[in-house]
Amino acid sequence: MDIHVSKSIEVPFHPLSAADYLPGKQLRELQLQRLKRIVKRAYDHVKLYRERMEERNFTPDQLRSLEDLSRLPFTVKADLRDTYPFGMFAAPMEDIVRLHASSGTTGKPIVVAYTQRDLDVWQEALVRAFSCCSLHKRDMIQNAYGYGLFTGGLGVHCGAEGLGATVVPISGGNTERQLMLMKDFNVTCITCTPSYFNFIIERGQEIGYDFHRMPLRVGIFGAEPWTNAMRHHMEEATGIKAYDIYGLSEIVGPGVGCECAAQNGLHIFEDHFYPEIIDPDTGAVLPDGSLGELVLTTLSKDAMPMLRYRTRDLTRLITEKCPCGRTIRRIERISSRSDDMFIIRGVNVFPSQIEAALLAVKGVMPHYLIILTTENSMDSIEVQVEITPDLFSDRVRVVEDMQKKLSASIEHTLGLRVRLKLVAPGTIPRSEGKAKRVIDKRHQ
Ligand code: DLL
Repeated sequence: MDIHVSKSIEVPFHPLSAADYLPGKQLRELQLQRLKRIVKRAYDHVKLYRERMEERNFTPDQLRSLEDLSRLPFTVKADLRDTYPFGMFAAPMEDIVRLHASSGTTGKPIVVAYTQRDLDVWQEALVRAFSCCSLHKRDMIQNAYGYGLFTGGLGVHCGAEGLGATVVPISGGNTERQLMLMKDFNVTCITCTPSYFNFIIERGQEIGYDFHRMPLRVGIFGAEPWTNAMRHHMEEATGIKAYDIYGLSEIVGPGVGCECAAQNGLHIFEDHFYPEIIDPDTGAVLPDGSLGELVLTTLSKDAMPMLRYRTRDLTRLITEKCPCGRTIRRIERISSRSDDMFIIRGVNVFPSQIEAALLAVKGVMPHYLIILTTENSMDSIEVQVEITPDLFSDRVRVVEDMQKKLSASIEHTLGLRVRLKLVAPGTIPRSEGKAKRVIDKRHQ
């Protein structure tokens, strides 16, 4: 029997989304009022903040406008590590109801804390994010972000419940089970990292699932950078609409910002998370529209206020009106982190540029790996990528042609020649969480 599944629906307005449409003046007043409270709380309860403010002869009562925020010092990841585990908490443990942690690149994790009120704010942000993605209480959300200390699983879970949707708390991994439940339960929304969804698509196609015939209509992907080229690949393969969601443990977890139907930038829920863009080298605040490092201040978080937290994520603030009507500002999708960048023969390279160049060529699969090595004391870069199984098993000429096309596409994007290796389908390790795209063997 031929089943026709309609993937578009009318979405009722969620009352919590009203905050997304506040007139500019009212929003600024609310932000200032919340900022004053949180800066005082940080000064009163966190030694590190008090000492830093004292060094600058700054007291919370000097904060009279949002512009005064730039007089406050930045907070960086190392501050959280240096005060491990609980040194940044501004609430007594008896008021803290949840801890999460994120593994840093070295040693100890960083620990983040929430009061019940903080969890309510987080849930509110996620309900607003899901509303941006056209979800409502009749949706069924399969949550394939990892549950545990990572904020993705429990964060999205509570957001889905707040919306009144039905949540399937499957966590990451066990891909065949994911596919079975997705089909049997008539799931309408999947949430996971974009790299994991690519794996789900691949496995599903191998064992004969037709995503176009399933009710799945929305995917909400984040926790790692991904490109528009990747979005097109996923939307085409499944018929869903793929939305970008942003967040980080230090601020709250997922739900700091999210795309709306316009899919052109992520709305920041800026009545709770105040954004600035700075020059990563000088720390100067840049005018709207400039590319720089995103700095975030939590306006409502009681357990662990973050003042001017340097995210290392590179983006710009978009102030133009969004066609969706929301008045809160947007950020451009995060292209990269400043610490993801590597320099090869004097050229600055971001993995996302390589992803875009590869996926611009038809027949390429979204599975790639960048390997950095040193040869004769020169840095060298190899890109390994998979192509579709039928192309791979085709004549040598076809494969050589493909190789040439891909090399040219990367050279055109980066202005740099790289060694390109087409590898057999299934060779590159698949990820069930955040993908590891770069292997740096230069200093081994
Ligand atoms: O990844 C929180 C999260 C979970 C966000 C689920 C979205 C969905 P962390 O593990 O602390 O928290 O990692 C935060 O991941 O600073 C960015 O570099 C990166 N990141 C998160 N979302 C995006 C995104 C979670 N949509 C770090 N695009 C951030 C690009 C992202 N990078």
